[in-house]
Amino acid sequence: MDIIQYINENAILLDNHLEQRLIFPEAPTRLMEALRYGVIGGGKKIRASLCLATGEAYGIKREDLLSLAGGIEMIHSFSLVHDDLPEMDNDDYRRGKYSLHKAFGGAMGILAGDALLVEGFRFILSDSHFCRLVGNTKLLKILNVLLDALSVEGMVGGQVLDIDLEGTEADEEQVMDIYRMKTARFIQAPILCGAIVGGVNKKELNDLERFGLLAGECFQIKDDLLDVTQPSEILGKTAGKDVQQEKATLVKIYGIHGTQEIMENLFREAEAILNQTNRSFSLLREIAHFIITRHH
Ligand code: GRG
Repeated sequence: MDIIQYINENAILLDNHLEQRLIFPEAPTRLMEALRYGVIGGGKKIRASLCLATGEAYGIKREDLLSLAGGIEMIHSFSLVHDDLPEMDNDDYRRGKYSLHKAFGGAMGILAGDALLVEGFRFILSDSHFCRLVGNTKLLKILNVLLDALSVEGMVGGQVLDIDLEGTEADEEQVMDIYRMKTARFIQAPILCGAIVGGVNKKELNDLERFGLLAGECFQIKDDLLDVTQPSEILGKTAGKDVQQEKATLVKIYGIHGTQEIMENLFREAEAILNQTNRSFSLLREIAHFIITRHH
């Protein structure tokens, strides 16, 4: 199957699953509207596909991973909602529509973001079929992987560096620290989660950790390249913001072509890791290729 078709099909499966399960009759109606606005019907849902594709390499059925993948997408959506707030990257558009705080107000931007984070974890843990399937030991490992990726040494720490290094002459190492912490760890995490469900061994887990970080770095590098090469209408968010906000990026240091070359080298390194494993990770390899060739 064509990889774009696979990713799009997963996004539809995910949206249906979220639609069915994100119903809390006792929660405030506006909060639920905002929460659903933040995660359903938008975004590539690439982290979900990474989780499902890795699971499939271990023979795990897609349907059995939908709550795990859905929870991951909710947590990712939380980070976008907060990233768009005026105190952070201050963006009025996301996924081709108003960002959540623009559509629902600033307080709801904070609170619906909070809700997506908390409910993302509950989405995983409240699927009793999934919890029975994986068992407590694997479940704890999965939670640990996700929390590590979001930690002060992961996404939240990376976001702080991203803000602190705005307007500075940050070097390549500092920029790569931002990329790894802010973005790559939460691209790596869904891969590891899918593998843990599948009963990954130590050696393969180590390979997937290295692959996941490289693919995640490629993801953020491509994001920065798209910011300077694509118009807002294609991106679904405001283009050219990195230059405007004087963000520390590889593009700022090496220009578009130099940055493209670095990304392609990292992709080749990632691909080489998968090629020397004993398992077929063809979907995962193709998603990584999609990451560096995508248009939005
Ligand atoms: C983790 C506690 C905690 C706080 C989060 C706001 C924040 C602190 C971090 C922001 C992290 C962030 C937004 C990183 C950028 C990652 C990135 C390139 C996102 C774009 O992802 P896509 O392209 O988006 O997958 P779609 O819309 O397709 O889902």
